[in-house]
Amino acid sequence: MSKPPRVITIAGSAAGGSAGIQADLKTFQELDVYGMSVVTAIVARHPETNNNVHPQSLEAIEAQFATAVKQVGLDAIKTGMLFSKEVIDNVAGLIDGASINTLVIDPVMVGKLDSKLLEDDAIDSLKTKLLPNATIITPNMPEASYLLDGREIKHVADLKQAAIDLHELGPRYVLVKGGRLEGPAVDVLYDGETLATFEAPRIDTVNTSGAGCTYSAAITAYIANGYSVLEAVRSAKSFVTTAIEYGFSYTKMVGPTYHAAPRTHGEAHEIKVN
Ligand code: PXL
Repeated sequence: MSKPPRVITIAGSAAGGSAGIQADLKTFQELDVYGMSVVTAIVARHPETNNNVHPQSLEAIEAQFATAVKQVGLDAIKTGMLFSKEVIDNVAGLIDGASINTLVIDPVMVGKLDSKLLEDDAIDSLKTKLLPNATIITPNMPEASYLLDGREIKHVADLKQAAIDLHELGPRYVLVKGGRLEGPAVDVLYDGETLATFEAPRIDTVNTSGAGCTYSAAITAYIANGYSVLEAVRSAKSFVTTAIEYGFSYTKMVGPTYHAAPRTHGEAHEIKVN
């Protein structure tokens, strides 16, 4: 039997199951890669203290990574919520030591339910220690803006300029996601030479919690399965668009995308690439 590629997500645990580690592992499973995890923090609001972020110790982070490397080994790494400078510095060291070709960095900063997922003093470490080693980084519009010192990003032309400028930080590919644009959902990919745009229809729903995590997890899985970065982005965008289309909520709160929908509801979305 041929064995599936081994993929680890280093991210926060989203207790509600829509985002973070949970979204990543569900997506990995759907796309036939072997999923593993390093939990950097637990995101879960305590009903009395109101605390929402419960960071894990560096020891716990190192232990999880070492266990995955030893028991299984790694083919690709994805990072999500890292939360603090301390964790970023530590994780950057772990990643450097692992000598892996595929590193997908989702520079997670703020959750849909308004949790602060990255501390302010962590941004420099993110930019200098992690982003330069990435195969691809996947900022949304607010994250791209923050990484570019607060620049306004509103239109597709701004996404393109942001991708070009973020490429200067050293990643091989930059994908700036236009989830917050008006009109179709257009994302921009830049590899240092060529700009490509990916367009999907805008789906009228509020249930998009974890969409960004799901998208970058799918990119990671497709690259691990041998796709080129461009084909991985195209396929992952189709996957996440279907997951958004079949999103739902069990409560009055914003609900999850449905990670199983691309399998159970079949039709892939056509993504226009230009
Ligand atoms: O969707 C961003 C995100 C990432 N990671 C974790 C989260 C969230 C959003 O809530 O909880 C752990």
